[in-house]
Amino acid sequence: MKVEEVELRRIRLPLVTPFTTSFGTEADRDILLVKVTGPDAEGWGECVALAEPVYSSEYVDGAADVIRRHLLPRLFALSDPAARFVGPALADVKGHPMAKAALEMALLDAELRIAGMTFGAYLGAVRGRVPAGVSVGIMASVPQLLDAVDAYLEQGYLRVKLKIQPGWDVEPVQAVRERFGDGLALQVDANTAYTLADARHLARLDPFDMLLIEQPLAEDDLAGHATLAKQLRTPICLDESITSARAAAEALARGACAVVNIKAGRVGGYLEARRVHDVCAASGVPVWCGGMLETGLGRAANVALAALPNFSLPGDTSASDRYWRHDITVPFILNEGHLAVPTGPGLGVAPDPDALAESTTSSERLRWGTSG
Ligand code: OSB
Ligand code: MG
Repeated sequence: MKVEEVELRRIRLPLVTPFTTSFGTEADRDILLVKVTGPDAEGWGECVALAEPVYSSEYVDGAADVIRRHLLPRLFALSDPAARFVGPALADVKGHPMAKAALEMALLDAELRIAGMTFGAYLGAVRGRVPAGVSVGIMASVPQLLDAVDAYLEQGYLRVKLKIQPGWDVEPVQAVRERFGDGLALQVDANTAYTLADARHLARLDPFDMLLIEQPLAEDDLAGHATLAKQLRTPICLDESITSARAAAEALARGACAVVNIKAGRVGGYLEARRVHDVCAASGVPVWCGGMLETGLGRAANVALAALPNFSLPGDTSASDRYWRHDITVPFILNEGHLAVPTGPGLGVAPDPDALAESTTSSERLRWGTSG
C-alpha cells in the first residue's frame, strides 16, 4: 500500500480507578498512537509502552523517539510498506518491540481496510466473541478488594486475576476464594516480584486451586521458573519472559511454563503474536490474551487475536468501562461475559474525532519518505 503521512499523536486518558501492580501505580495513561494515511485508506496503531520503564525496558517517550529516529527512516526506504515487511525491515534495530508493534498495527489496519478484510479474519479468528477476564490491582485492604471483585463478577466477568506482591498474596487469594467459592476461575500475576527463595511461600497458594500464577520471577530467569514449576502445583504462566516466538519455544522446551500470556506489543506485533500462538498450539500449551490498559484501538486488535483457536482461557480483554469513562472508540461492552470481535474491515473501530481531540496532548506529522 502507499503511505503519504505518519502522525504520532499522544493522548492522556485518566483510568476510572488507579491500577496498582508490584511495579507501581497507574492513575492515567499517556499513550502514543500512530496514524498512517495513504490515498486509499488510513490506519491506526497503539503503542502499549507505559510512561515509565517498569513493566519492560520500553517507555512511551523512548518509543516515540526510536520510531522517529530509527524505525520510520527504515520503513520510508520500503517501496511497499506492507505490514508483513515491517518486522524484517526493522530487525536490525535491537529491542523496542512495542514501538515496532505500533507501526505494524497501523499499516495492517490500513491495508486490511483496503482489502475489506477484518483483523480477525486475517489473523485466523475462529470465534465471533471472546470470554472476558478482569485484572484486579493491589488494593489498600482486603475488604476493598472483595468489593471490587464482587462488582466485576456482578458485571459478568468470567475470570478474575489478582495482582500480587510480597505482603499481598496468600491473604487476598484466600479471602477471594472463601468469599466467591470454588467455582470462581481465579489466577494471580506477580509481575516478577519474587525470587526462587520464595518457593515455599508461593506453594502456600496451591490449596486455592488457581488456574495459574503469572510471572513470579524475573523476566530473564527461565531456569528459575523451571525449578519453581517443580515445587508448585499451581501452573506457571509467563508474560514478561515471552518476548518472541523463539523465546516461547525456549520456555516450553525448558519446562519454564505450562501456559503463555500473549501480548502483541511485548513480542513486536500481531504477526509475531500469531507465531507465539502457533508455537504454543503445536506443543498443546494453552494461551490467553494479555492487556496493557489499551484504548478501544488496541482492544479491537486484542479481541481479534483472542479469537484464534488456541486462546483457550479468558484474557485480560475487559470492557472499555473497566478502564475509561470515555474510550476514544465505540466502547467494548460486556455481553454475557464476552466481548464481540469487531466485524468491520481492519480493526473495525476508529477513534471518535471529538474524543481524540479532547484527549490529545501533542501531535506530530511526518511526510512519508522524509525524515524531517
Ligand atoms: O502484567 O498483565 C500485566 C497492565 C499493565 C502492564 C502489565 C500488566 C497489566 C495488566 C492489566 O495486568 C491488563 C489489562 O486489563 O489491560
Ligand atoms: Mg502480567
